[in-house]
Amino acid sequence: MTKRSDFVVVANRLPVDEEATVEGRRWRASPGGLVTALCPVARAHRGAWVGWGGAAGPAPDPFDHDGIQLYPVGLSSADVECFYEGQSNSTIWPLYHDAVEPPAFDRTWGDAYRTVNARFADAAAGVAARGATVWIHDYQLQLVPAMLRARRPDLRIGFFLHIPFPPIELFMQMPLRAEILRGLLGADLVGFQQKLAAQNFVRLARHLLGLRYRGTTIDVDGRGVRAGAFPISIDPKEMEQLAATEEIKARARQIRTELGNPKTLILGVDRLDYTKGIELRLGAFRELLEDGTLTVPETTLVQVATPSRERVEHYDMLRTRVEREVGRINGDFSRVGIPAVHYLHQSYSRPELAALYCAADVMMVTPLRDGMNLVAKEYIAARIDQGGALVLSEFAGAANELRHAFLCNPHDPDAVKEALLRAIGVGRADGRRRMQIMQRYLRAHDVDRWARSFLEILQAPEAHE
Ligand code: GDG
Repeated sequence: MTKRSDFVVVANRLPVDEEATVEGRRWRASPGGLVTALCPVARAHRGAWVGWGGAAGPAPDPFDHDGIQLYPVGLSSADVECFYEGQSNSTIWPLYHDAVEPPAFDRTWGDAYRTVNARFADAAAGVAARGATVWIHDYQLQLVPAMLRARRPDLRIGFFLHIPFPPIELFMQMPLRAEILRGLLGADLVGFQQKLAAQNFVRLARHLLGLRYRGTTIDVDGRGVRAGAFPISIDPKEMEQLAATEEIKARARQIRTELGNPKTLILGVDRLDYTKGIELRLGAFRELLEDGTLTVPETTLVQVATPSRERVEHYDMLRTRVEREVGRINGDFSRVGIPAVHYLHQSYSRPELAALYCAADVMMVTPLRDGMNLVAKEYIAARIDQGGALVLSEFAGAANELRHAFLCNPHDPDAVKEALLRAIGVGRADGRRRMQIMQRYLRAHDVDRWARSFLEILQAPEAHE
């Protein structure tokens, strides 16, 4: 029997991953920004979470996890192919990231997107108590706000988009464009990572549907829909505490020793995704080795590329290109036993990530476009020694906040090289000063504040004007 909840999170994925084992089904806590951000909020509200477990098949029964009621939604293999890999990750993801890879369009994917979104809306409608707050997340579920409002007009509905929201000209390419926009407008509050995204959204509502707006409140049939920027963050204490342990300090030293004690260790940590700018980073590194500005073994690049969306064609092609470039650099510049690039297509534990962050002299975060980028924030939080330097793309949402990083335009290879060299050459005092300023900022702008600020506005009486 379903116990209805006053606070419901709806996200594509549950905070746990389903694993098929010989003994049957097993659940494993799934790491990642969204889960770390929302679990404490859901727990504090004794809330419910509606999402997919990550394996194709019928939905398992609801269960309790760490004080949160989980309501799995089932996706068939065809849903995974058309809704998840197709419409979500081959159409919307590239389109919303400035079409840095051409989006693919397929009309059967649109049908699947609609059907699966309706399934999430049905599940949320069945779980939410009367007048409950429902917080829907991300680009896979943009139709859910309106679908849920149609089923349950008593609810207070918030939506947060974790990725960028594109300018009008790009959004207009989308075959489902009006439906998606109306879907989002079913919410009382639509949150974005950046002001620019919220402005794109409000302007689009006028352009596509002729809706009027004042400030960032859109008039939808007499109902006020607010749009706003709520830059997501991390819990800096997690990385600070890890970095303070003797184990992590020792492991960071060990990593450097194992790499042959380079003078400069450069690090990249990304999901293997074409938006993250891994290729351009490798290209900048190669050019600096070619002209002799950097040399091996004094300098080493470690690139962690976490496996991601491996069945989507663009990702498979990216992997081939990245691995070819790594091979080319290593072929030209490695020495016996001393590779120029250490390429790791693997997932790591949080402590190992923390040790890598602590070991790195320069962290390169160079996405072509990124909603926020939590890796940049985690690196800053981990540097309790105030060492290290961050090279950060202006096209990551984080660049609006981390102004003391070495900012660069990732589309300009010379700008990336210049920022990297400035970061490598930063003086100790200047480096410390930059780190301190950014750490102070992060402590005051943590993930709790992000969730609280969104929910306060969502639950304020004016939201139902
Ligand atoms: C989307 C938006 C936005 C990575 N490798 C491992 C691992 N990670 C963790 C990182 C970080 C998270 O995954 C990645 O977050 P990002 O923000 O960098 O990127 P996306 O996955 O693209 O996230 C993004 C975010 O949503 C939140 O709104 O910032 O713009 O694209 O926390 O540490 N974690 C572990 N092992 C790994 O190998 N344990």
